[in-house]
Amino acid sequence: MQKETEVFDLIGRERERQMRGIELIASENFVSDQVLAAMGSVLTNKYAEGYPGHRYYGGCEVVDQVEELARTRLKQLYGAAYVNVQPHSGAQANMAVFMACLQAGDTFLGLNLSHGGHLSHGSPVNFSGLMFHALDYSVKESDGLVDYDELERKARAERPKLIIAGASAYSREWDYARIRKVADEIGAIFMVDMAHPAGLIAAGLLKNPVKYAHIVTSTTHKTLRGPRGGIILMGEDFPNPWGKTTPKGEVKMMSALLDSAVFPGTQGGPLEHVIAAKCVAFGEALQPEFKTYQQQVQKNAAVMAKAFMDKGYNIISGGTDNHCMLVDLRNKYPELTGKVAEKALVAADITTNKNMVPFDSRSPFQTSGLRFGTPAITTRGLKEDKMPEIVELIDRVLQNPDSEANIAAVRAEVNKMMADYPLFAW
Ligand code: DSN
Repeated sequence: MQKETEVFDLIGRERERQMRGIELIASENFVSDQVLAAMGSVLTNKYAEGYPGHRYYGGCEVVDQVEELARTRLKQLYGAAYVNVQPHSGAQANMAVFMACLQAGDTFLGLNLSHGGHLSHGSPVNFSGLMFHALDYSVKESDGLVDYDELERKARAERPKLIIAGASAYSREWDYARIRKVADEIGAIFMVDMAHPAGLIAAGLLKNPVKYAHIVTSTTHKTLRGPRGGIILMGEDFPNPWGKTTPKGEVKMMSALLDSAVFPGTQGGPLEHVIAAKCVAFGEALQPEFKTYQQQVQKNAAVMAKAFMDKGYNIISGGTDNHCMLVDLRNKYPELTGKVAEKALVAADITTNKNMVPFDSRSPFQTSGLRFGTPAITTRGLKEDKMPEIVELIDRVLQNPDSEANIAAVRAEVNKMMADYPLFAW
């Protein structure tokens, strides 16, 4: 077999990129070497359609144990009674919930994408908005906080079958109890997508939605610091509210509907190598050091948000409770789009992403905002004393984003700073 060089050269280049830069994409992180090892293991060779003990292939006795261990650890991490560790991604986990809870055309309610929501919570270009009747709620222009009055008003008027909380760019804690109350009032299922703050929640630093929602979904690769993938959890199982029965006439439990919605409903063979890596990450998250790490993520984010505000930047909602923040550039640099700012920062080896801000006057391709998060730099070992320095570097780029000399000078400082924080053992 010909020795592959092209791909491994590219992987080497990506490794270099990750090492030399400041990674501030709020949804990214660096996994441990043992998570990487599990992902790159021989488990990728195994087909295992079905669930532990009930597979459509022979030879599953080892992967059964891996998947069972992953389920046990995940239940322990969030105090869940039911989990499914097979979804390939967060969007796949959400798709399975839609499949279990809704019929095509049914109405559901989620946070508007341009107010911090996620594609799979009802965007018109996503399956959720294409196949279902998506309604949205917003954040308030006055304070950037979720407009719970609007959510309740729409829920009572439109009686959606599913209400979704959770976001991709929202820096505040949620009032899950209030949403559950209105969901119960109208007979809706309440789902929380905790993908972004999952790690902070596992560490007990934010409210655990498993205690409030009927169903919780998440990714495993953001603050949770596992491999790319999705999960579904429930605090307690319950009979499906639509009276769906088995061929024997027994009422199906929601766990059975969710399991069948993942497989065979929306996926085929599970990625057992990724499930093994999830299992390693859940094990890491159960250790006391994980709480210390998450406390630092939160502290770094709070100090970074304050440093931005001290420089006159407008942070939506005036700060952060979690790992991320959304900066509205319009008051400080009215002519600067998120697109131009992102490109200039990336050229300086500071990676972030342009983001719509609530009530944005620009398109999703231009945007007026930037989203920043601290999970990756905290894994790297940076503490709160470095956050004002990072904000200073960002501001120097944004003051003069067209100057290559300015960008090159910042890049040199970024590379020097990050050389002090080794990333990979290999
Ligand atoms: N695309 C992810 C994020 O960056 O937040 C959400 O899935």
